[in-house]
Amino acid sequence: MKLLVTGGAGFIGSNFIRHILNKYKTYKIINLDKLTYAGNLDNLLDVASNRRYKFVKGDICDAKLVDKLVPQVDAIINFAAETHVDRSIMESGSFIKTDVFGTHTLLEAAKKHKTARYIQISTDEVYGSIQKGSFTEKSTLSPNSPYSSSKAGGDLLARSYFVTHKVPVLITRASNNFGPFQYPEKVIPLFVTNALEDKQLPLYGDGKNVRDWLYVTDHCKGVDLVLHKGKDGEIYNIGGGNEITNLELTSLILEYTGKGKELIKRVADRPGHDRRYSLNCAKIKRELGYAPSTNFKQLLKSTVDWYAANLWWWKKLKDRDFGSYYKKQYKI
Ligand code: NAD
Ligand code: TDX
Repeated sequence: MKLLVTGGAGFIGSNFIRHILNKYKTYKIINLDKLTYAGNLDNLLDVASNRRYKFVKGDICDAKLVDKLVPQVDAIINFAAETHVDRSIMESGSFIKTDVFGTHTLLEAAKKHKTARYIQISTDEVYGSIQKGSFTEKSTLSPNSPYSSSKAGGDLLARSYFVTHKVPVLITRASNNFGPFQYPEKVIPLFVTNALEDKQLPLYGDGKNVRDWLYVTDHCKGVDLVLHKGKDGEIYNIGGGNEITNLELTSLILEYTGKGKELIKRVADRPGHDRRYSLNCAKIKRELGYAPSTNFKQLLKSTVDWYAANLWWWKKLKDRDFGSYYKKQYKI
């Protein structure tokens, strides 16, 4: 198979490219990535010279470029997106452009060139927040942030191209990922790297918001299953089965970095902050045989150890952004 992976220089996309090249020894990948602040070729140093891998710098909104690449592949896996909720609260235009219009550009090309498979990487955030129970694939979409609304827009557009144009679309909705190469603005790498630098950990609100943590390679395995065994037109939730509050997560990070609770700094809550995400993953388990890892604490500890061992990777990113993003976000 030849795959077009978009957003492959980001956190999950780069882990996915590594997973596919290692597992399928004849597969070829084109990675189309705009290299925004979140795109980083350091994430792929180990595959850069692989003859089955090619990097193309470009925008998924660029119809001419997309139209040139899509006929060369059997499947498109669209990871490209603006992804950070807090940034979408500060500025949302780029989210609409990439997450909605960019998705539209890819779908148009898939329609025109009759691409055999199109996977839209969506998110659990499109369902909104849930106090009790878990969302199934049939739950109503009720996104609460500009980020999740733009992702819901892309998700629904993709679905409509299946219904109207018979584009073989499959949609995945995953929970919060963690692991190596995650940009240090998301809570786990931000808190781990801040703790390692003896900086404060800005915990929003009462710290009781709940997230379901999914190890990134488990997400990649789920997408791999959907790519190879999923049914056209279907949606698959991919969860980790590890629901904890942000406060519990912060305590584990402090334990694994050997730092004390005095580093926790309570800050104002995120506007529109979703209280709890929770996915019912019975469908992907039953239909495709998906099962996530069961050793969350071990995986979190190994993630902490990865950031501790790879300062070269994250230090320059934080130094670069400290003057702009972090200053605006945390008023420091
Ligand atoms: P990320 O922010 O780390 O990476 C996004 C990548 O997309 C970057 O490499 C960036 O350069 C690229 N990109 C952005 N705009 C682009 C454009 N217009 N054209 C081409 N490339 C562009 O994101 P991530 O955490 O790896 O998330 C990947 C996907 O998974 C996203 O679609 C996201 O919504 C979804 N998702 C993420 C999570 C999570 O917890 N991180 C959970 C569920 C779903
Ligand atoms: O500084 C912080 N302090 C804090 O308390 C940050 C950055 C976050 N938080 C809280 C907010 C959330 O309850 O931690 C939780 C996780 O926050 P993020 O890492 O920003 O993730 P979240 O908002 O849950 O969204 C993520 O999961 C789904 C990804 O960013 C999305 O791309 C994905 O779709």
